[in-house]
Amino acid sequence: MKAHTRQATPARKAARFLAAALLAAACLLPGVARAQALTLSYANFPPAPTFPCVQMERWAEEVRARTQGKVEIQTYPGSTLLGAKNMWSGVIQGQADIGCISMAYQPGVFPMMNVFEQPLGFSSATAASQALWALYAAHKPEEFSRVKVLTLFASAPSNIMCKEPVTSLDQLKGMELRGSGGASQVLELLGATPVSMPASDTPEALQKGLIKGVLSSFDWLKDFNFAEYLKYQTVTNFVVYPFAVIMNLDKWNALPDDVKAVFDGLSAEQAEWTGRYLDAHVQESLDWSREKYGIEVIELPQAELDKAEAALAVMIDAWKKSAEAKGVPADQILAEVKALRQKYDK
Ligand code: DTR
Repeated sequence: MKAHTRQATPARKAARFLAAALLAAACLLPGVARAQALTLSYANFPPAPTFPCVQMERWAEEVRARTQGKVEIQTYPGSTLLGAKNMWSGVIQGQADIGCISMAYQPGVFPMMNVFEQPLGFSSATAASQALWALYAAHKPEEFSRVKVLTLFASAPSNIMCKEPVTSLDQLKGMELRGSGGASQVLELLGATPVSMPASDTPEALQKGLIKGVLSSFDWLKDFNFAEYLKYQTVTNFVVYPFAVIMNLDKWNALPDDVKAVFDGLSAEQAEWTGRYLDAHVQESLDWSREKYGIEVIELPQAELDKAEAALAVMIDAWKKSAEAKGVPADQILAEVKALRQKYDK
């Protein structure tokens, strides 16, 4: 027995070693899995309750679920990592892995895609977002070649939210209203004084009395609590604002293929999801504002809307000229966008 025990000792040692090793490995496994989870930062500029951030959280959730936890998205709403103005360069330089930009805040950078800042008559965020993604997917324009585009979406059509009731276009003459990109051109053409600034700077400008109101979508009434100060809503359904979610190219290139497939698989779906969310949220925001602050919604007479449409037509010609100067086949793009609007904007 003794001899047998003695002879068995190395084997037992080996068994004990193996058991200890297995136990250690078992204890370590979750840690290993966690260490292997890839964390990506995602920067956004407006406050967390606004729609660009709501869609960001939804996308992050979907990525977690569809990669079975392999990819973790760390979100930074409210300009905590990058602000509206440095989002584009910040993502290109890698200060954030992913970022959400409003194209209207980067004038001249997107000659093709800012066809969506023109008065094309989109009546919902859903249709505009679907059309935006479809146009991008068909052309993959050069202007986005320095980043990976993960998704695109558009705001809902813009309306005038004001301290005073605006019942005719004449009243806009000289009035300071906030709008960026296409929206600021709209204001200018209608005789107002546009004050350009990112959404995130607007509440302060309003409180300081620098502006009388804004040209934006009605989600702002609730999300920025503007219904408290801006009691009069004039329905104009002017331009939408196009957005892009972009990723640092090196970070994208380094992703495993299965993760790339998950991100690509989400692009069109996320565009539509965001549009639908926003359209429903605009309605909710209006209802909330009526109930809480008794806002007044003003419908302009058709003759006024026709007058506005005629005044804004020059914007499209101006876009065509500047796009063509940068090598964009403007007539063809415009025709495609109009066809996409008919397809999606039922
Ligand atoms: N109106 C555009 C886009 C926009 C609409 N809702 C939000 C919320 C947060 C940021 C931007 C937007 C704009 O003024 O930027």
